[in-house]
Amino acid sequence: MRPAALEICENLKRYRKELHRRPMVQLFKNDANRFRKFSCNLGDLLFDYSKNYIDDHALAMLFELARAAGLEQKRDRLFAGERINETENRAVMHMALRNVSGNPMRVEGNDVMPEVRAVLARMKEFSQAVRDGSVAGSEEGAAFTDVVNIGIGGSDLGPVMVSMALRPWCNGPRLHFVSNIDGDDLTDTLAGLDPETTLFIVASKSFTTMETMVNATSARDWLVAHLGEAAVARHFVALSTNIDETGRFGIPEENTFGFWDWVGGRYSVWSAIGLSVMIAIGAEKFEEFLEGGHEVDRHFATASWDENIPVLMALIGIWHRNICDYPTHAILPYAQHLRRFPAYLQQLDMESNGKRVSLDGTPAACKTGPVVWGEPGTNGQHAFYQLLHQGSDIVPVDFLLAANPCHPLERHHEILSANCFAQSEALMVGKSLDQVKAQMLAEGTPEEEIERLAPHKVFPGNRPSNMILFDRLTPRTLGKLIALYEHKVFVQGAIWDINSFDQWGVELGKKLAVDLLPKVRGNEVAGIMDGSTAGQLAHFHRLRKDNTSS
Ligand code: G6Q
Repeated sequence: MRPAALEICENLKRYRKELHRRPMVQLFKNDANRFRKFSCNLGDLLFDYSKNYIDDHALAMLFELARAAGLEQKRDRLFAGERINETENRAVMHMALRNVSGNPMRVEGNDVMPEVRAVLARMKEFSQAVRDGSVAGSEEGAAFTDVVNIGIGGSDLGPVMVSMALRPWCNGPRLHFVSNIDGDDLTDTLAGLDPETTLFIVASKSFTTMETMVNATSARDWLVAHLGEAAVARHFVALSTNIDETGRFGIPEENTFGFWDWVGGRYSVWSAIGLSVMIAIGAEKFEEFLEGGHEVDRHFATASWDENIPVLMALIGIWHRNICDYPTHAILPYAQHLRRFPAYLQQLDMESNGKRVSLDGTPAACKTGPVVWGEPGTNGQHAFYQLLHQGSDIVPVDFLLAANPCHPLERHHEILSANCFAQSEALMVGKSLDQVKAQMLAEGTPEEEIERLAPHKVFPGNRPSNMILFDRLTPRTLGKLIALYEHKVFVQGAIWDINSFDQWGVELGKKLAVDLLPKVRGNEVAGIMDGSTAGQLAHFHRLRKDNTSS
C-alpha cells in the first residue's frame, strides 16, 4: 500500500474504535436513512452493506484511501489494455470476451474484438452442431450424449461452477468434469460412459499442465482402446493458446478453440474455456451470461464510487482486512445451484490477492487477501455457523439470495429466504446476557441453571455482513455476480499495490513434485533435503511394498 494510503488506514483505525463503541443497531436508530444510504442497485440486483460498522465519515475516508492508492488511474490502465500484469508482461483484458457492445477494445492499441468474435462464432457453430447431433463421434454415428471437460484450476472451476449454477438451462448433452490427477476422478467419470457418444474437451491454456495432460492421455487411451486411433480427431476438442501442442496430441485445428495471453486462467470462463457450458445451455443463454458480465464492466468503468458496487465491495473488504484485522471472509450463497461459487471465488480472490510483495518488489506494507471460504445455506447453518455467531474471530460474510427460485417448490424457497434474512439479522443483533436470562426466567429455568448456562447462550452480535439479493439466478445474473467479484478483487489488489494477475506461489510445489516423482517411482530416498519428507517417503514405500505383496 502506498504511504499516503497507509496513513489514511491509521486514521481509519482510530475512527473505528470510536464507531465500535456503540452497537451496530444503534447506527440504524441514529439514521433512518441508513439502509438507503449504504445500499445500491444494479438493475434488479441489490447490494446492501448497511450491516457493517461504517458511517458517512468512514466511507468518505475509504474513498480517500482509494484515491490515494491511484485506483482511478489503475482502472483506466486496465480498460486501456496496458500490460498491468507486470511480472508476466501481459495485459489483462478478459472484459473483451464479454464486450457485447460492438465497440472496440484494445490491447496495447490493437482492437482484439474481431478475433474474440471469430472464436465466439466458431464456438456457437460447434456447440450447436454437438447439440443437434450434426457433429458426432462417427460419420453416421449417434449424437454425443456426454461431454467430459478435462482441465484444472481456471480451466475447470469456472465451467464447473457455471454449469451447476445454470442447471435449469442445461438442455444439451450431460457434462462431466475431470480435474484431479487422482485416478479416481477419471475412473469414476469414465465408468458408465459410452465411448461412441462421448466427447472430450481438453481445456488447458498452456496445454502443458501435468494433471490435465496425464488425464487427457489416459482418456485418449480409453477411447483408442474402444474405437481405435482414428476416433481421436472426432472425439477430442482442445481449448488452448498452444496450437502446436494441441496438434501434437492429435486434435485437428478445426477442433481447437483458441484464446489469448491477456486472458488469465481464473478469468477465462468467458472465453473458449466456457465451451462445455455453451454446449450444455446453448449459445443464446451463453450470450446472456456474457451480457451480464459486460453490464458490470460498464458499471465499474462509469459509476461514481458511492454507487459502484465492486468498489464498495472492495472498500468494505479493506475495512475488514486492514482496519479491523479480520483474517477470513465467508461467501454464503442461499442457493444450492451456487454450491461451487465459494470455491470459484476462493481461487479468484486467493490466487489473485494472496501476495506478500508489492508491485515494485518490496514487502507489502499491510495485510493483503483474506482466506475466502464458504458453503451454501442452509447447510452451513448446521455446521460452521456456530463459529460465525459465537467464535473468537469475527468473520465478515457475503450472503447471496435470489428472490425467485427456478424450481416450483415455493414453500422451500420461503423457508430458505427466511433463514438467509434471519442469519444476517442474528449476526448483527445478537442476544445479550440480560435477554438470555430474562428468557430463561420466563421459561421457568431454576436460578442456578440460569447462572450456569446463560453465558453459553449469549450472542455478541455486531458481526458484519453484506447481502446480494437478486431476482432469479439466470445466466445474465450469474454473469453479473462473477464480474462484480472480479472487479472487487481488482480494486483490492490496486489498493494493496500488488499484482492480482500472476500466481508465482503455485510454482514451487509443482517443480518439487517433478523432482520427487522419480523418488516416488523408485524407492531411492537419498538426496531429499529434509528428514520429514524422507521419512514420509520411506513409510510410503513400506506401505506400497506391503500392498504389492498382499
Ligand atoms: C489461474 C491459474 C491456474 C490455471 C491452471 C490450469 O489463473 O493460472 O489455475 O488456470 O493451472 O492451467 P492451464 O489452463 O494452462 O492448464
